Amino acid sequence: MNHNLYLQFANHFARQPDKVLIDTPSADRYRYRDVQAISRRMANLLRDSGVEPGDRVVVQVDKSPQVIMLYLACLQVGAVYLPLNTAYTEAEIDYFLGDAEPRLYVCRPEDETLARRLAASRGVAVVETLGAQSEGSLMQRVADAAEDESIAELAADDLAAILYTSGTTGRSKGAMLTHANLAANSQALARSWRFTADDHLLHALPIFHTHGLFVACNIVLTVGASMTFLPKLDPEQLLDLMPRATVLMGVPTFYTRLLASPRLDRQAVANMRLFVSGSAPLLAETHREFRERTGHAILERYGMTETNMNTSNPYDGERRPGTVGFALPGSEVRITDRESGAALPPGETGAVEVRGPNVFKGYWRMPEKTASEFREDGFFITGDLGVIDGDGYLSIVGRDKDLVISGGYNVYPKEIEQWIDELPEVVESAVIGVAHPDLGEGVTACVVLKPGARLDESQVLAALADKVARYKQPKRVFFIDSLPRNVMGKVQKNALRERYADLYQMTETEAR
Ligand code: MCA
Ligand code: AMP
Repeated sequence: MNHNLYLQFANHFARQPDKVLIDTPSADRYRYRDVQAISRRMANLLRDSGVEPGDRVVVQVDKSPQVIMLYLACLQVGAVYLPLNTAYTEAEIDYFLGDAEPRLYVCRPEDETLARRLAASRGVAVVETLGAQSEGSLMQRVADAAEDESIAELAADDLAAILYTSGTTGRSKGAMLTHANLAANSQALARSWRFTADDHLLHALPIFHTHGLFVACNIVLTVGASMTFLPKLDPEQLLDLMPRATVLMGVPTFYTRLLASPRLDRQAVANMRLFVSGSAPLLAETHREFRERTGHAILERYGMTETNMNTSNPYDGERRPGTVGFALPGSEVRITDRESGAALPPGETGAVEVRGPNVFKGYWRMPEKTASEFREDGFFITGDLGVIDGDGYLSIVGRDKDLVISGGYNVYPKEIEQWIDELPEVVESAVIGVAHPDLGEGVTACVVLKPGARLDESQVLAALADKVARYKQPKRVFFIDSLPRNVMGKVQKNALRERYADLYQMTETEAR
């Protein structure tokens, strides 16, 4: 049997060729037949470029329907799709190219010079460009290519994608996701959330992460539905489009920004059947406010790059604010004692562990790291802390891993601290997440200087500018005499978080 994920979508191309799959705010719309034809030509071009099953294809481009066609082409060929955030800096891209060793790197036209230089130094054979309006070499070559209908014969655990997630050690790890992982999860989600071909999704998320790519697009493709692709979050635009849509998926910031619009009311959402939130904790207060204004209970779910989605509040039944619901069909969730690994009863807080067909194969070329994050019985240790209540609802109450989530993007403090600590004036630093009204958490740096050394906030920020993506850079930098430590010498980030707890609720002047 061929386990290629593409086959899960293939029916719809044949059955409903004239239906629009991807709509956009401009006049561009792509029917199922268009998407199939272009992705088949792209598949031909990939093969022509020497891309073979198992080869990595790195894609770092602005959001457009063509990116989804390229993703589908990679599936058809059996190549491993590897999307990268467009915000990454040269240093970050260089690491990913070196680690992933792709055959092909597709970049934005304006990044071509840099891309070619990095590709040459990392031995990447082919570079193509793709712009948000289809400009660039990729679509030029596609125009001349014939359609290649063949679909690579693959095993269930062949890789469909690698998505990098930063790590607590500061070194990014490539999460290897198989065709079976992605197929199982999109089926479970489509069923749990009652998706049908009649659904129309408003898609305003980036497509280089699990949420926007796999949760959103794979579900639409699995059921043969349609979606409107928006370049970024614009709450007023979402409200304009809601009368023609049925579902919205977003990170919590989507919902707080929608609530800020006076236009959000029951009338505005009359055609919508579902609002999904994930990637970061949704405040119970946001959940309640949204319900009061619209009559809709936001459906919160919980996932990770490594596992796709693990749990979801129920479609029918109570969607409980502050919880992430129950394990998805086919998946298991348990709470364990962090040290002993023993399972804990309902009501007790511990490590969240998950198992199921959705859970990834491991970290790319890091077998030891992979082994250390799995229990012997196959449960994956998520690094989140949670509690399951008497009714079975899971709540994520904290993180065992040192991670900040800003507007749904993950920032691993270690990575930022390492760069700050390299500055000659600095003894050490601690990067923390502080409650932020818009982004959930705001990245904040606390820096200890050498005696007599002088450095100001803007200099620290300037030093980070070309090292880490903009969203990872601290919103504020503070200088303190020493980092608080416990008796074991471990930095007490909780104490720092408490000290700056009101930072982003204060005015700029108060914070100084
Ligand atoms: C943009 N900026 C940010 C963020 N986004 N800073 C901190 N955190 C952010 N998340 C900065 C930009 O660099 C820029 O800085 C300024 O804010 C304005 O940029 P703009 O692009 O206009 O921002 P925005 O449109 O307001 O975007 C905010 C956003 C966006 C809507 C929250 O970040 C977003 O769409 N986030 C979703 C991320 C996501 O998809 N996560 C899923 C990961 P300056 O002006 O100073 O240059 S997958 C996952 O986590 C798991 C699997 C799961 O469960 O889903
Ligand atoms: P990522 O590494 O980008 O896949 O981020 C995964 C992490 O996001 C999880 O381990 C959680 O810490 C967090 N996360 C995702 N969804 C939720 C949610 N609904 N509530 C709380 N945290 C979440």
